[in-house]
Amino acid sequence: MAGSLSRKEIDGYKKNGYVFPVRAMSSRQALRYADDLESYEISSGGVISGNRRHKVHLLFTWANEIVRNARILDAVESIIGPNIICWTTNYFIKEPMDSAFVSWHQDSTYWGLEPPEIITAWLALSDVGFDSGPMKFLSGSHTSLQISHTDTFSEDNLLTRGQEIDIDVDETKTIDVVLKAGEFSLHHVRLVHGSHPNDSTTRRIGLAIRYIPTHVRQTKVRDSAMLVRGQDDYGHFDPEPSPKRNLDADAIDAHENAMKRQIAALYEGTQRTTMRR
Ligand SMILES: O=C(O)CCC(=O)C(=O)O
Repeated sequence: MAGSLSRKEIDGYKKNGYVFPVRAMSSRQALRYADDLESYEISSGGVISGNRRHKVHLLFTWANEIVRNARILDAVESIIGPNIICWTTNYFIKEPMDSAFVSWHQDSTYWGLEPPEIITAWLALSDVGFDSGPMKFLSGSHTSLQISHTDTFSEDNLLTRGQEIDIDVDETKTIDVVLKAGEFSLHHVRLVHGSHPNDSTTRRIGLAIRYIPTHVRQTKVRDSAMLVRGQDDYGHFDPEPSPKRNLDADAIDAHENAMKRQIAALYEGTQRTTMRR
């Protein structure tokens, strides 16, 4: 298969369910993207949150540029092939000394996507060290089937439902995903992972980009997504437009429309109509 990962990295992904670190861009470029985010936060009066923390590539030209980054797509292509759709993006931000965390979970739990061939590129837009609440991966756990989860809706949990996996995870068997700004990790949708609070004095910013091959289907709603490489011969998703300018009226409309569908899928069985945090 074409792409930029070596045979060893591809075999490592198949065996362990992840590969990292891979460099997407210079550290300086990553920090510029963090500045773009922070300029928006200053102009909007607070930390990016709610629906705006998700599918950001529909709202901001800089985020759209990131999901089309050739080095990220080349690595993703090595795993899922040349026809690539970006399903969503989510900022995972932890302020210095923040209590925010991510419980142990499998991404596949509420997404409704089948088959489970979804891959996440988690791009560090700040340095992510051992003390800044890096992701932790349970190696090889992606080969398990879907495991049941319990929704907690806990305030500090960054996941949509605060869902926690119904098994005990032995942390001595997990690996810390330490990254420099501009590097990314790739992980499988069934991989068990989570992260602790940020105990450092600097902000930890990650952008999770969810990619799928075009044959993957959404089983819960008529969904939308954006083709970012190759061609889509399946039409399982309505196409989403790239923003022409940051937050212009068309971009805001497209984002609202796409988020309604995503919320209907992720919060199925609840009364929620907006993202929690
Ligand atoms: O950023 C984190 O700590 C967790 C992110 C995560 O769970 C994901 O990208 O799937």
